[in-house]
Amino acid sequence: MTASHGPVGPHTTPGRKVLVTGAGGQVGLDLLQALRARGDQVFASDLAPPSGDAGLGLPWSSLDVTRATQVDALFAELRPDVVYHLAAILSATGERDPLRTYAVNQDGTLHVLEAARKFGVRQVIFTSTIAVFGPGLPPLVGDDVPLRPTTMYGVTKVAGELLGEYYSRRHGLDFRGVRFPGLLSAVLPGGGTSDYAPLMYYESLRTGGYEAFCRPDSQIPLMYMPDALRALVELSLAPRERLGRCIYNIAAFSPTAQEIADEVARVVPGARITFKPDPARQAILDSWPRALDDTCARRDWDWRPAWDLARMSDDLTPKLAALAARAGE
Ligand code: VAH
Repeated sequence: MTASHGPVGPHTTPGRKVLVTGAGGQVGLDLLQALRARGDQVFASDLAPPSGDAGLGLPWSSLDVTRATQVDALFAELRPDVVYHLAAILSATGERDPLRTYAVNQDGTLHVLEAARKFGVRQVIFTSTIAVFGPGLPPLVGDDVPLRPTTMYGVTKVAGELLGEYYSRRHGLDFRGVRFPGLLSAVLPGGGTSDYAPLMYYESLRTGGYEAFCRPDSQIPLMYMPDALRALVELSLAPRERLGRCIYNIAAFSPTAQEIADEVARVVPGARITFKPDPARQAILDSWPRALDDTCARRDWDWRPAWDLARMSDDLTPKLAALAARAGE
C-alpha cells in the first residue's frame, strides 16, 4: 500500500513535533515516512487509523475534523509545533456528496486553524490544488489568476486558502500551502478527477489496459510524489521573511492524456489504453489549468521539480507493478 521515497531534502531541523491530518490518504502515507526520515517526531491522524503494518509503526489517532471538540482535544493532548492539514474529500467524490465535502473540507479546515490558534501551533501547512481555478484560464496560469472553481472541492480549497491567510493576518499563525497538480505515486488516489493518470499505469499493469474517462487531448499539470513531498518539507522550512505570500503554485510537467498513454505503452509494452470521456469529469478537467506558472515558488523558496514524465515512469512502474501483483494475490 505504501511506497518509501527516502529522506526528503538536505534540511536538518530535527525534533519538530508534527501532526498530520488525513494521514491515511495518498499524500499522507508517503509524507509520514518522509517526515520521520528527516527526524521529525510524527503523529498521524485520520477517520479510521490503518491497522498493522499500514500504520508504519507510528502513533495514530482517530480524528474526524468535522468535530471541533475532537480536533481541540487532540491538539490539546499533543501540542504539535507543526500541523500538515491534508484531510479532505477530492473533486470527483466531492460532487457525489457536496454537503459532506463542505463539512470535511471547509468546517474541517476552520476547526484545524482554530485549534492551532488556541493550542499554540507554530505553523500550519495546507494542501491546496489546481482545482481552485475555473473556466476561462490563460495557457499558463499564475498564482493570482482569479479563482472561480466549479466543484465543491475547489470552492472549499479556495476558502481554506483565504481562511488560512485570515488566521495569518489576524492571529500571526504561520500558514503556508502549495497548490498541487494531480499527483502520481505508488499509493492509489482516492476519488480525484486527475486519477486517470495514475490509473493508466496501474490498470495497464494489473489488467493489460485502461479505459480513461477523459479525451486524449485533456491536459492538466501533474507531479510525481517525491517532488510533492519535497515541496511540503521545503516550504515548511523556508525562512518566513523570504515568503511573499502564503499559497504557491508548484509545477512539474503537463502532458496530454494521449502523451501519458504513449508513455505507458513504452513502459508497459502491449498496454491497451482507450478513451471514453465521462461528461461530468471531463467538464471538471476542462475547467482546470493546462499548465501552471510557479515563478513565485521558484523565487521565494527555490522550488524546482526534479522529476519529468519519462523519469517518473521508469521509477514508478516497478512500484506499481508490485502493488498490482499484491492486489491479484
Ligand atoms: C483531484 N487530485 O483530482 C485532486 C486534485 C489535481 C486536482 O487536487 O480532485
